[in-house]
Amino acid sequence: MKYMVLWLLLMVQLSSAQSLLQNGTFDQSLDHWDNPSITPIWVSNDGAPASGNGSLRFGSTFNNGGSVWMQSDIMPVKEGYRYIMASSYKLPSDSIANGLWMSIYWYDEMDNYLGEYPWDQRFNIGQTDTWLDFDYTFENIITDATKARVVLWVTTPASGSDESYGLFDDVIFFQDTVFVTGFE
Ligand SMILES: [Ca+2]
Repeated sequence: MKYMVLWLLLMVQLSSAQSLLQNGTFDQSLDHWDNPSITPIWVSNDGAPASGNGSLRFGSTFNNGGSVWMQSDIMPVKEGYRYIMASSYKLPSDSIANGLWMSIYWYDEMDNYLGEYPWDQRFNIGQTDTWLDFDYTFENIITDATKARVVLWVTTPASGSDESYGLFDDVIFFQDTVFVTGFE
């Protein structure tokens, strides 16, 4: 009985952890993701193995060595906890993007932007036309950060007129059960 109670507690923790990010699977739409300056495409006939069809495509033909991004809704987080971010991604061979990556933006209770951490976590794009996985574990080290959002990035080469773009699916952002003490 005691074991059963502990197991149920674990399941509740896992299910609440998974709900941090709304719509990381893009099964029906791109709801809860936004960038006012670019228009993403919902890909109905492609996706990573875990959730299947339905993925996020975005990029740019304005290749200047910079990066374009898509951001999730802002989610509540807790100071001092460990977090895990992950994404499946695919770099099509006709894309000239030279980087796909993700980062986390942190905010205070009033939605004021506090900082970005971790930054520039590059995905391995050595293989094209294949769904691959990325994950990274880190701590909420930003003082007073009680909210956060996931930001997905596509980096463009310095020149060229073809489109730099990537596909993203099964984006995950959840709080680990580990509370980190004594970190600076
Ligand atoms: Ca999907």
